[in-house]
Amino acid sequence: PQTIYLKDYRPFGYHIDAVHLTFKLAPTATRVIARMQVRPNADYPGAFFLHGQELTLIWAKIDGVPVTPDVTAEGLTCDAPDAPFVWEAEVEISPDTNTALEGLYTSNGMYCTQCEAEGFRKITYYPDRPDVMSVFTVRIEGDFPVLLSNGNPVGQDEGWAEWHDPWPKPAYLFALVAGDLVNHPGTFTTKSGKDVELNIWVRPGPDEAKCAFGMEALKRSMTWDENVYGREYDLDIFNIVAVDDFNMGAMENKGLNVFNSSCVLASPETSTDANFERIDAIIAHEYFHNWTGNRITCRDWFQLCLKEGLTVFRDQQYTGDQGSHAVKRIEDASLMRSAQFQEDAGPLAHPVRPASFVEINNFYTITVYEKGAELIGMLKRLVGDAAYAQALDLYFERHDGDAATIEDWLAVFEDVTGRDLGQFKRWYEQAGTPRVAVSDDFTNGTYSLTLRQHTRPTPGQPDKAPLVIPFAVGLIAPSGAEVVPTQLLELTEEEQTFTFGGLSEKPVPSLLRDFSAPVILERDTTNAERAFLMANDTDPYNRWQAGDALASAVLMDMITEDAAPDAAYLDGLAAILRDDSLDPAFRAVMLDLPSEDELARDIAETGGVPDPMAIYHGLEALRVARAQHLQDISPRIYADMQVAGPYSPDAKSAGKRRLANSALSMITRLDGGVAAARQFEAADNMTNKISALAQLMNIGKGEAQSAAFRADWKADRLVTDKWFGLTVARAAPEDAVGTAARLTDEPDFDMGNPNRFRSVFGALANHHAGFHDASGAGYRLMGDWLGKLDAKNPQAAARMSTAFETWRRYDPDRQAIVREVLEALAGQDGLSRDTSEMVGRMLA
Ligand code: DPP
Ligand code: ZN
Repeated sequence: PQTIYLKDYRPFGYHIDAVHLTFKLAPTATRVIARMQVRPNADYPGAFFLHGQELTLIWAKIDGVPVTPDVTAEGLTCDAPDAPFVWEAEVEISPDTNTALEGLYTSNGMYCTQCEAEGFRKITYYPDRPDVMSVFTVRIEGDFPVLLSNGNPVGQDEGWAEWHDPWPKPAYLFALVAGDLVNHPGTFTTKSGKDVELNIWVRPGPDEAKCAFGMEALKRSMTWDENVYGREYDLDIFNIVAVDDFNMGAMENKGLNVFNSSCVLASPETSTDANFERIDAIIAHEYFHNWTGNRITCRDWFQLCLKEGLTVFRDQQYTGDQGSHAVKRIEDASLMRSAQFQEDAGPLAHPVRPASFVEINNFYTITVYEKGAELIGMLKRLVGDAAYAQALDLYFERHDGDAATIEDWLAVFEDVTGRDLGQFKRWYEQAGTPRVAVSDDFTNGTYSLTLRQHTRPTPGQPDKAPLVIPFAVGLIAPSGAEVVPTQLLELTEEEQTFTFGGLSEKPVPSLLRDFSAPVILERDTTNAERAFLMANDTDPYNRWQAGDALASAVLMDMITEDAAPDAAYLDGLAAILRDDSLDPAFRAVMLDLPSEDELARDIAETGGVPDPMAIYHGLEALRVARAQHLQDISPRIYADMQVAGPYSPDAKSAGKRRLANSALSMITRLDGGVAAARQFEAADNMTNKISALAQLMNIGKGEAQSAAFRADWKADRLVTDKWFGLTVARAAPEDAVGTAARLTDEPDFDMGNPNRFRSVFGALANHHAGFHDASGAGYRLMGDWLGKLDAKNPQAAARMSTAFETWRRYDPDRQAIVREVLEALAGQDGLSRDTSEMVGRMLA
């Protein structure tokens, strides 16, 4: 397979001024007729090459005259006039047998599409690249009550419909849906007074009762984008369709968002608070793409972070506005520090803007999305809120209708602020997480902090240059009083010293407040200082971070030295739990513990070899110790945090439930499951139901409840996914692999459905002690199923293969088995480009 490089970018040799598509739908023989107005690109003459994959060309014409193009597996090339012309072609495709879920496919009898990144080439011959933007008109012929495409409806009757999208767009934003669907309707009036028709489309049946929350979320998002970014919606209609078989979470096709049903359908009985929050965020995310992604798109796929980083940043702001900014920041930072830092430290590390790829689908990563969002946050911190707002206004004004680049993006900030962002740009180009080593000194009333930055080599990037690191700091006196409120230091050199004068005693530094930059802090500190910050820091993120670091340090001693849990940690937690002035959601996140995976990373980081079972037992021991130490508080918290009245997913109620369920998990460790069993019976919402079940399973109980849950929800795909996932996640380490294998024999296990596959194998990959079982059974089971899945759905298989990303952390015996599994995969006949790129990088 060929590697594609950013440096080789060249515009297409033609403009496509308009395209008209006709679809004659049929399960295995859909015909697609394309008619394109083509105009040579005088500035960049080139061959008339159209991408096309898995298409059967029926005929092609230029200006009405039949032509015989040169067809390969990747597309076609045709002699073309040196003047504007009309290209026409008819192809045949087979949606029913399209198991890759890319291009046009069927899912439960409905037709739908997924074109990002390069799926449109499986629909018709076309310059399938984001910098080719065109005005689309689409006619769909098919025997379905509902026929949808992008833009506004322009005509329909029995068996056909026509849609016109006035906004030029790249092919990856094309969408078509056809099926027996029903709508949950809504309306929205934009700030300039335009009425927009809103619809959420689902299959008739139980899903109809799960649309109300999504509709409200959509309206909230529309209002928010008007108020916060001044962005108004620009079509007469906005459609969302829920699809069961979908590789991604959702897709922002212009005017016709297609959603994985798990990311839009919600009801109190079937969805947890976390589901509700995630659905709200994803609906917002896809809606926000209308401006950051659709109106301004990407010049090429290397610029993916231009739309994704910015849109994630925007959805994070939105979610913070719905509830707690502090808790949202802690969650986002925590995800960065666990999953993104891991990617950045391993064989799959890549810059936020990669310089090359083999298969672009492999770059829809946490680095591009979440680290990409962190870069926006850093820019905002560096230039300030007002300049950020001005820069965004300029971005929308200057680039509306463009396929833009990171250079364009940075230029608006430079033009607004006069600041040179040349060094900042390295954040986009350099992979790996910078480490900032901190040392301090206190002399004659002056406190000084010396920061030294260093980034380790990553694949293909041995040498790293210093970055601009916005480093937020506050100082706290030993009494607990804050003596220097948050200041933003800018670290630009390899090493810099910052001083704070006029202090009467040596303060305790609160470093990297609000996670002001995605870096790893290196500092010699003590548990006493961590406990002090956990108790006294005014910055919620740092308070949480201190608690997390303290928990990690305590766990490390328990795992590697069989130590007893440090009372400083347990007392600190008790104080936080007792403090009723603190937001329940914040108290709940303070109770979260580092994951087994993070502990394994920390052990490897200090030169050790993680023993998965020792880590598992260490965490279990700490959970029991916590439950005992907090046994006077937990029942009181549990009682206080009960939410009366009908279920509502609002942030305040959700925060209380979260804290109540954290308390329940401690109670369950001591009462043998009595309270959890009671909650399971009484729960009128999925949050409390599944939490109770999980607590029971944690102590090896809950068999009857699990069976009842399974039976009750057999007909609900999304709840059944939860059951599959929980059953693996809560299996004892020695049973996890066997459990996963057994679940693949269940009649409703369907590897063709990405959600179902992930519910089993994603849970197995996250079951640290189970997946890394010394026998290697977890590795082998995963390898076997990835091989099978790859033949059907390369994108899903390649994504799940990241389960092996950390394999080099473990002992030689485990490594040998993983190597064998990965090599077998690499050698599999017909392995996809997707999976072979991933496996190749992990073996390199
Ligand atoms: N649908 C994916 C997202 O919204 C890719 N654009 O992030
Ligand atoms: Zn996105």
